[in-house]
Amino acid sequence: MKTRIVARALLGLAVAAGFAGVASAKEFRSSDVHPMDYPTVQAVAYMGKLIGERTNGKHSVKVFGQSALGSEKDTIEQTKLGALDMVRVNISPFNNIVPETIVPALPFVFKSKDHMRRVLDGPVGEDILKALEPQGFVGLAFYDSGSRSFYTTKKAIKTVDDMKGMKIRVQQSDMWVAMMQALGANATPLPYAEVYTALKTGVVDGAENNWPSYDSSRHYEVAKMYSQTEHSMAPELLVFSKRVWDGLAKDEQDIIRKAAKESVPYMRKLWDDQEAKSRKTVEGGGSQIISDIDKKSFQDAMKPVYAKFAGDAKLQALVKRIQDTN
Ligand code: GTR
Repeated sequence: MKTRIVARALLGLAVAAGFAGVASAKEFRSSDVHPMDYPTVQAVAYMGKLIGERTNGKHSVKVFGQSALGSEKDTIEQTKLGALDMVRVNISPFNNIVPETIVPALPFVFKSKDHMRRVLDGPVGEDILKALEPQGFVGLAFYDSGSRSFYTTKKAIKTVDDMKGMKIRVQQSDMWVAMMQALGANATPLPYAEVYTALKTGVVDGAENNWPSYDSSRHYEVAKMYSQTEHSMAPELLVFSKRVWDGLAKDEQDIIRKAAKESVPYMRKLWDDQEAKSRKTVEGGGSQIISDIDKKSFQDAMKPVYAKFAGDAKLQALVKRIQDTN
């Protein structure tokens, strides 16, 4: 008798929850290092809107921008522990955790923006997202991040020889440290939020990033020479905490996955507009754009990084699949 009452009460609760999911209603917290109007932040907010609509308001997403919850390295850790539900980061801070994430960050691995999009939208992208799972992350989507180029405070970069002895800020990834070493520069790994001051105070001579970050971080105010080396197209990554994920019902997981995928074309449109806008802003702000770059000298110098960081059979196969994608 007693068991039956309990069972009925539980059933009543499940029905009261309205939605088929077992977990209680939740506002998923997601972290980002960028300001609230940046395309990555906007895309995650859009995804949250879709989730809200499709769970009848049960679940939602709140994005914390501008490194409010910590650096990319720290927020990845928090997400693994389930203290944070989601995080949008660049793929590079995942390099030391999940070797497969090294591949799309490798120098000059993509032939163009379209090539990068085709690869990441296809089976290679799916395999890289899946590789995150054993480490405690559900890979939801890649977002665009354009091409990364060097910018410096004192001396413009045109060929690889100009890199000699320069102190360059990089993301927190051993592969990126090795990339700078291969160029003859000294790498200084730093969280994104510390780069502006490091450039301003001369702790580093330069950094590297895409147009929108160079603009929105205001790095262009302190490092005025932007050299279009376009050495990496390391994409952005959106992941969910596996710990939190496992507590969600299958239909809720499906809704989240689908909303994340649908936020990709939304993001790309914002991205393309932002790249053009940011370029104008930094030019208007007095940046000197150096476009006559000896790219081949960079490509040649960075080749050894492939053997060192993508030398095992598994990663080599991924590189080959990227190169074979039209
Ligand atoms: C940006 C990226 C950020 C962050 C930053 C950096 O392009 O969107 O997630 O990784 O670069 O250089 O730290």
